[in-house]
Amino acid sequence: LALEKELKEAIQRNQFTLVFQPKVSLFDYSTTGVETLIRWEHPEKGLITPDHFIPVAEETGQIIDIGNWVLEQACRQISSLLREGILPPTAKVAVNLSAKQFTDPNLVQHIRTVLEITKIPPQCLELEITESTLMEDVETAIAIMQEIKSTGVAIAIDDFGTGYSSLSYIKRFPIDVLKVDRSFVMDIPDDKNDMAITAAVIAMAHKLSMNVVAEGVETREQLQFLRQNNCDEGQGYLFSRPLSLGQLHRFLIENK
Ligand code: G
Ligand code: G
Ligand code: MN
Ligand code: NA
Repeated sequence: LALEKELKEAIQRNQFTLVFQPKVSLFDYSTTGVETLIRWEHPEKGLITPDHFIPVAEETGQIIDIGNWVLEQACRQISSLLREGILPPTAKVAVNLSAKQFTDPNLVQHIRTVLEITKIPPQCLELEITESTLMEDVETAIAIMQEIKSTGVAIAIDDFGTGYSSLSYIKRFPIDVLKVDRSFVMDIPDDKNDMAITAAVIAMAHKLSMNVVAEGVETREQLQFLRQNNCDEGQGYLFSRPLSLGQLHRFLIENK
């Protein structure tokens, strides 16, 4: 496979970079944290987004090396902003975990090692796991989540509403944050069904003591609706696009 070979070279030649998209409080618009997103700077093809290579890396198993690199680099890069006080100690850096990473038996040891070498407090790290990953094998997923939680790291359920989750399982998941998928936010305020679902999901998450983040917030109307329905945080182009570390530094200083 051509892409598999190119991915191998990409790892060896340091062609991956990270960008960080701010998440903001819908109460006071302060920055609550960032989501880490990987980018591939291909020498000929230019910038490649993750949906073009993460699924392949997942299939070939290369996602383990790539994912470990993302986790360590994200913590390293954010660690300096925390030390400088540019990011508050309450801020969280979120990292996406693929299905294969989530079930990797070395995951928790790797998390502990990264926390130790980058010196970021465990409560500053959050792992985003998609609803479909968690539903593959529910009992195993609960055990892994409990192990992750024992390190002090938080767990977010990503792309919520797009998989087929059973609500009887959701209540057993030790989840801190629920991320409402962009597909529900997108058509607010035109689609009344999406509005009803979003409002209900926010209320449900709050009753289960979860924090709610709305993804893909692009308009003032969406923001107003989310605030009216007590959504805790927002992420999307209305607030900021994903930023390089230098851009994030400036964003945080300007939004202080
Ligand atoms: O950044 P962008 O919107 O193009 O991301 C597309 C998808 O790729 C999203 O679903 C996002 O969760 C996923 N993604 C981005 N970075 C990472 C990463 O570091 N690891 C994994 N597993 N997925 C990622
Ligand atoms: O699946 P996940 O939630 O990890 O996906 C994050 C992806 O969503 C990132 O690739 C990011 O570039 C993209 N994204 C973030 N904010 C917006 C937005 O406001 N609109 C759109 N269309 N995409 C967004
Ligand atoms: Mn995500
Ligand atoms: Na998502």
